Amino acid sequence: MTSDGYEHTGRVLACYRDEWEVVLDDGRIMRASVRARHFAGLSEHEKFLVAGDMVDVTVRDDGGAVIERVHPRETSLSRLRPRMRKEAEQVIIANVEQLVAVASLGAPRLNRRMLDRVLVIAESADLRSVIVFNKIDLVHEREWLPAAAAYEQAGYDVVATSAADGTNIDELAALVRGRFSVFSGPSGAGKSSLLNAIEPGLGIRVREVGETTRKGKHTTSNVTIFRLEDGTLVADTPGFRELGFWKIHADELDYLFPEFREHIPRCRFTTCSHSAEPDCAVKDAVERGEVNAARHDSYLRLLEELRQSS
Ligand SMILES: Nc1nc2c(ncn2[C@@H]2O[C@H](COP(=O)(O)OP(=O)(O)O)[C@@H](O)[C@H]2O)c(=O)[nH]1
Ligand SMILES: [Mg+2]
Ligand SMILES: [Zn+2]
Repeated sequence: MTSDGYEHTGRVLACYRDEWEVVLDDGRIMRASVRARHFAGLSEHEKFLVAGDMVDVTVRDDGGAVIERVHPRETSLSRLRPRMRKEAEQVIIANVEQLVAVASLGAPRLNRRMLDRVLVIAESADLRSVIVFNKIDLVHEREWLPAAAAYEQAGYDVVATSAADGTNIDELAALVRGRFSVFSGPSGAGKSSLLNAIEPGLGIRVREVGETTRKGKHTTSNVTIFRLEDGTLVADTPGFRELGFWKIHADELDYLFPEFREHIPRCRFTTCSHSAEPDCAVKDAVERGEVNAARHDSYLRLLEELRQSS
């Protein structure tokens, strides 16, 4: 207890221009202000609070809440801040355990390059990834089965869903429950629909929250965390059009493709980039069908991009 009230641990659920929505350790959801705009605990490039941050909050006797401190982040999912002259980091969300990469069949169409990009970003943040192919009610399974097999072969959990008719929503829910997850994927892929399908009550509650505390306010990043009935946290994100790499280097990209890892030590050159070198164990694995050719192709394109930007 402090002189002006009780101190709680809390988690930031959403950030607004000068207010933060926080869930306290006792389950209360409150609007809070901050004592200091910049926190000593955060380095220069991460001085802004983001959704997912753990904080210490003082609740005053008059009911107001003030964020006093931010805890060091255990994980942070970051991208290059778009449209900035100077390279800067944008932390999308802090402290998540898992990325749920939602790809859509039908409209918008499956974009494997974009999917591989977000998987690389998640790998570099040490997050586990689940891949969802949503809207399977719209297309024949020959449109997605080969891609699903490729990602399963790479070691990812893959679920093919329809938020529209409920197919495999239980399977997705089982992968989400108990792990703080962030849903990512293009706008219109069905992220919000899937979250509502996982917890039918959620849509109503989202709307209720929108009408009461979130009304007329725009979050600064549109990343919003929801709490499921069992306490699981899930973050919904808008479709990020740009996911520029932050602090990912060309020479570490191969390790961010998990299915390459077992082959890399057997390349003839320790500096092998798995592109044009002879006796490359990764390319051999592609030829044998042990590494998916489209994944290797994504790797080569991302490698080129990283080499050009450095
Ligand atoms: N046919 C079909 N439509 C879906 C499915 N999931 C979502 N949609 C529709 O796709 C549109 C975008 O969904 P939304 O959840 O807002 O996508 P978000 O932008 O990723 O959050 C809405 O019109 C949904 O009704 C699905 O599994 N099948
Ligand atoms: Mg949405
Ligand atoms: Zn190689």
